[in-house]
Amino acid sequence: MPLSNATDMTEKNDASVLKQEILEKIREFGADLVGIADPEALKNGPSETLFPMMKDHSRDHFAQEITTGLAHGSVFWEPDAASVIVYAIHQSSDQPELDWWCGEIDPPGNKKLLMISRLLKEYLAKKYPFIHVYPKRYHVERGGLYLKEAAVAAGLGCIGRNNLLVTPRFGPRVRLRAVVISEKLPPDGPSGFDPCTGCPAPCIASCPRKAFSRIIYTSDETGLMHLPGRDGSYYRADCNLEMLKNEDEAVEGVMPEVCDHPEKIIKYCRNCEMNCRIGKP
Ligand code: B12
Repeated sequence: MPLSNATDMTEKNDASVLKQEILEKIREFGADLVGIADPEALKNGPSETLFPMMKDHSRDHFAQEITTGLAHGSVFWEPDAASVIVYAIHQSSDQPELDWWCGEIDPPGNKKLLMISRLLKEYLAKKYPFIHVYPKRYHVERGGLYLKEAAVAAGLGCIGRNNLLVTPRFGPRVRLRAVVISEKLPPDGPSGFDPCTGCPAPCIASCPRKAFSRIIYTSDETGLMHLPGRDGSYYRADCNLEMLKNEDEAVEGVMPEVCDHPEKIIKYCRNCEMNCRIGKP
């Protein structure tokens, strides 16, 4: 075997061993699902491409502060980004409080996701100081990436009719985060999983705002194959109205695991997640 091929083989083996170690560690830190995506597969993906063409609010309160210096909706990639580690935690219907906001304070689920990134960064910094580790922010405007697409490219599932990542084990009832690293690892997806074809879609029928009731985007108009809600029917502005109503209706209370003083406990609508049959016993 020529030397260059032998070296390639060793590098591939090393990358697979490192990958297994990272996947195991991240599960140990509390992730329920994890996979690796190739950043090249994510650059200029459907969400990023659609963003400037969005007909609804493309400038909402989630984007008041753009810290990347890029155009609104554009993803910031570190120059040495070589792999995206995408992980998920299960947001089971038995534990709705994982998703409750305490005023502006992150829900327990988000805290857990953040902790996993932190632990992974610490672990890798100690053991492999030469690897650059970039825990990604939640908001794209603040350095995050489009998590559902990253999860598809990492083999975690597909984007369903409800416009959410649907996973074989937990359906859409997961929350996602990503960590970018400077080491190239073999990617895991996409997986080919698709439970939506032929499903009567109770997820979208249950939307209190009928946010999937008319076509908003078409492939002809946008040049995209992948549209919100698959057929272009997910209308973000309607969905957001429900979430604003949830904020208005929030009742003051205490969540000791999140904050020690009374705050408005916000329970955002999750009908499109809760009414998906996938991942239910
Ligand atoms: C802004 C935002 C919102 C906004 C707008 C949502 C939107 N989709 O535009 C509001 C506040 C309304 C919202 C609502 C909700 N959100 Co939200 N939101 C986000 C955020 C920060 C960015 C999403 C975004 O702007 N997308 C850009 C727009 C242009 O794209 P899009 O509508 O998502 O549609 C694209 C994809 O569906 C894609 N696509 C479709 N099919 C396919 C197929 C393939 C192969 C590919 C590659 C792509 C693809 O193409 C579309 C573009 O053409 C993400 C976190 C993140 N950093 O990714 C969370 C996120 C998407 N939200 C999440 C959740 C859970 C919710 C809610 C259930 C509310 C809640 N209780 O938390 C609802 C559900 C809405 C829905 N059914 O889509 C989760 C989803 C988890 C999951 N299982 O997928 C995320 C990932 C956050 C997290 N912590 O995990 N959200």
